[in-house]
Amino acid sequence: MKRLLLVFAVLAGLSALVGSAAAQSAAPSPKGHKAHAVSKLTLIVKSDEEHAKKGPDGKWHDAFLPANFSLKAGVKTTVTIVNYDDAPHSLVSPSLGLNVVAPAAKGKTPGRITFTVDPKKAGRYDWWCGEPCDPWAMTHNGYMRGVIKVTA
Ligand SMILES: [Cu+2]
Repeated sequence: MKRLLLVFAVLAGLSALVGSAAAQSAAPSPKGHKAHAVSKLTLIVKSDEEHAKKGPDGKWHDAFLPANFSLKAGVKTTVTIVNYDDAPHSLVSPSLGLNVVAPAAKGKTPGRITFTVDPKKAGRYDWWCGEPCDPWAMTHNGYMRGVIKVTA
């Protein structure tokens, strides 16, 4: 019972904190200053041996997780690729101005790269991995290639 009361006390404290944070963010920003919206996205890369994703062929394949994702037009997004494979992979999308190589993992430490993308126009943009890797994955959407949907 004593423990239960303690939990209630902690929860009450937390909700007070959340309440004040919400009040703060709701405060009007200075006149004429419109903040540029910012977003974050993490893409995980795993190899066939790390059981990234099973294909309709019943075999495991290299894949970006997720390989198909959405961005918002006019919203700057910070993208981090975390690569667990011991080979490099890349994200190439010329129409979005992207050509980014995620370095190979070293032992259990994944390779990482962070970049920003600031899509201007809504639409569907193809991307592919430009590093020679799993040939099947490189030719199948949802694995080493995919579609970036930019919404208005
Ligand atoms: Cu690849």
